[in-house]
Amino acid sequence: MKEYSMKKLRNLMLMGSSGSGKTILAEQIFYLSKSTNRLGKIDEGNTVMDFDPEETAKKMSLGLSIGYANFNDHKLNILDAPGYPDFVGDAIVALPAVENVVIVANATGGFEVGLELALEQVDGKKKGKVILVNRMDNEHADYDKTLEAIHENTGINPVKVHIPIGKEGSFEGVVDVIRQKAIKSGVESDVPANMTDAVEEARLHLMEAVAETSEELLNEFLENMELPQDKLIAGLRSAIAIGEVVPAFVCSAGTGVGVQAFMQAVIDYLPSPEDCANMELLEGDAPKSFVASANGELLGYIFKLYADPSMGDFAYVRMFSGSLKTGTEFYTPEKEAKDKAGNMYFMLGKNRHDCSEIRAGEIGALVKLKNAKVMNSIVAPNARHAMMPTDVPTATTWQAIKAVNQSDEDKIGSSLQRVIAEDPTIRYELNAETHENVLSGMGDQQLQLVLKKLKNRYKVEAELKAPRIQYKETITASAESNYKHKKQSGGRGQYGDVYFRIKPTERGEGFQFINAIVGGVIPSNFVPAIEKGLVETMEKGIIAGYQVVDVSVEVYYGSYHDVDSSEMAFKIASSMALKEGFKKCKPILLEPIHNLVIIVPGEYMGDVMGDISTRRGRIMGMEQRGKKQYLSAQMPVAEMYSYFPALKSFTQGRGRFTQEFSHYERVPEEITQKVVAAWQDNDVQ
Ligand SMILES: Nc1nc2c(ncn2[C@@H]2O[C@H](COP(=O)(O)OP(=O)(O)OP(=O)(O)O)[C@@H](O)[C@H]2O)c(=O)[nH]1
Ligand SMILES: [Mg+2]
Repeated sequence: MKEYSMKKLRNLMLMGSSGSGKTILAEQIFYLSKSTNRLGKIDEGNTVMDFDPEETAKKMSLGLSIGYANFNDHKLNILDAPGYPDFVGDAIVALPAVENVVIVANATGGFEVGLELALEQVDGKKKGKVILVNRMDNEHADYDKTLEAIHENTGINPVKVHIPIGKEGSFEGVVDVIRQKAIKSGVESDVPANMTDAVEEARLHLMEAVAETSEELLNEFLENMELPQDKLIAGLRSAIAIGEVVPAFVCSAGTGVGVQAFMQAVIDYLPSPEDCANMELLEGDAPKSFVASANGELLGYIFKLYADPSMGDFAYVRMFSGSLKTGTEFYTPEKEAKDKAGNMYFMLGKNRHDCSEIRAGEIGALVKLKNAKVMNSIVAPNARHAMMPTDVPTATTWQAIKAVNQSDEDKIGSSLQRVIAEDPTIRYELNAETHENVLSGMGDQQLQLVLKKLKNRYKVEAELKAPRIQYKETITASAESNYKHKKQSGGRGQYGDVYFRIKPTERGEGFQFINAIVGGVIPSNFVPAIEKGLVETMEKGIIAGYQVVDVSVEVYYGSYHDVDSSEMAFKIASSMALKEGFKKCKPILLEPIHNLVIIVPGEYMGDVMGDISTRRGRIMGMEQRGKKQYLSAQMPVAEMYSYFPALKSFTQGRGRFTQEFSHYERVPEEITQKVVAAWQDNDVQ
């Protein structure tokens, strides 16, 4: 395996809407660079990047894959991210691993949802952003229109570096406006006569855009209305590296036209790891500057886990600085743990190529790491800095998961942990109150895929259902109650007798127990049993099977029997006294309310606001950012669980939201009645 200096590497992540052609573009790049000797097809299920059986079945990418191409003495590392919005987490987590994000736009697609989502993820990031307009061979393909749609809908103004020669069926090559050459099938020739004006105009525009990023270049440009080619290229590379100029290219990944020219442009114009060597890390809470270099201090980042059923977990890693060799010990600050690099590989889809070193700037894979996981940093054993943490979006979809067969109940936990470790936007937790295992993530397709992986890889069949709402029970009035538990049916009897004052407390106070027994009317050794009876009953719920909260119970009187009283008898008496008293205290249900930030294009605001009020939601504020409205609202979880599909349907897929728990609030009367009735119907007590 050839070794490359940081200067000779280019790391690219392909993002964009589903179907824009990212996987086929990667396939062409591998083929044209002779990394592979045949061109795979999506329909034939034989591409390098979509190797997972679920991907070949669905004919789309479902997880991020990596590959590389050696081309003209350089190495391009390619990350192919899935475009379907449910799977956006992979790209978000992998963003820190690359200098360049290539946004693949469909030349016939207009401003597609996946394109919008991809642009949103890179918005404002100091990172190379490149627009590659693909499918130029398709009917109605239009380079200018596609770029305009991006400009119109975002703050990004792509600057053409390549322009197409011909379109649709006669799309046959591109012109590089910097070098002013036509490139067809990798062969250069003069710019066609009918394109010289367009090329000149694009070149002027490009020079202007680059000049605006540097005072020195601007002065030179204003003086001569021209920039020398070497300065233009160096300026362009620097401006791209910090995301200030977004260059545009065009190709047909399907036919291959323009792809080789794009690969050359990547080498000529896009930043290398060396161009992005100045990094900002975090040590404790403080930012820290770091300069990456080939022989410098160790720094790497794990951007993806792939759970191979037979080989174990592959951790895809980007090295920024220093060199990771087989046997290198390193520290993972996020886990506060040491680890050791064992076998390592360069990956081309699922194909592993052994190596013994992953150098600065490179991307490779490690196996059998003990502690380090996705989104973790790799640093020198004595270092304590880490990569800036990545913000993973909050869930928008929730489902309770359980094994179809009781016998798989034990197995499901460990298999599930491995499957979901691949996607950091999926979370899994046992809800202690509803006793359900709840999976949450970014969409239905994503959670369905979890089921498929469980079945195919681990032979565990599981099913999803809507999760129970975590209501709570409480009271709004005070009352007294007493209960005497007395049984004398042969042998030793049972006797416990308690008097309670039951009162509501402030919201959030939970449970308060007050022992006000005087004169030993109940011996003190039975008092813990009384409290236990209360706690257990409150856990189980009284009117609807949900945890009781914000109640104070004072035991102020009672009686006992020398022989028949026992802890058990007092526990039963206590539980019964609470149940009876609770019902006299005007009980109500509380429900969780979440804060939502709903992000939608302005034109959908009316629909979104109307819908929020039908969901018992409250609008708390709104803010316009660019073309988007950011709407703050509060919504009961009972409505939020089903909100995402609705939001998507009336915003043509363009609406999304983030959420977090806010507080508990009283459930309206008619809903309370329904919940109580449903519980009584199912009550098996
Ligand atoms: N005609 C034509 N078809 C293309 C082109 N690029 C991709 N396709 C086809 O479009 C379909 C989708 O291509 P993919 O490469 O799977 O698209 P993707 O962007 O990877 O999609 P996701 O993995 O879902 O994000 C496939 O059938 C490709 O063969 C192109 O340039 N021209
Ligand atoms: Mg794909």
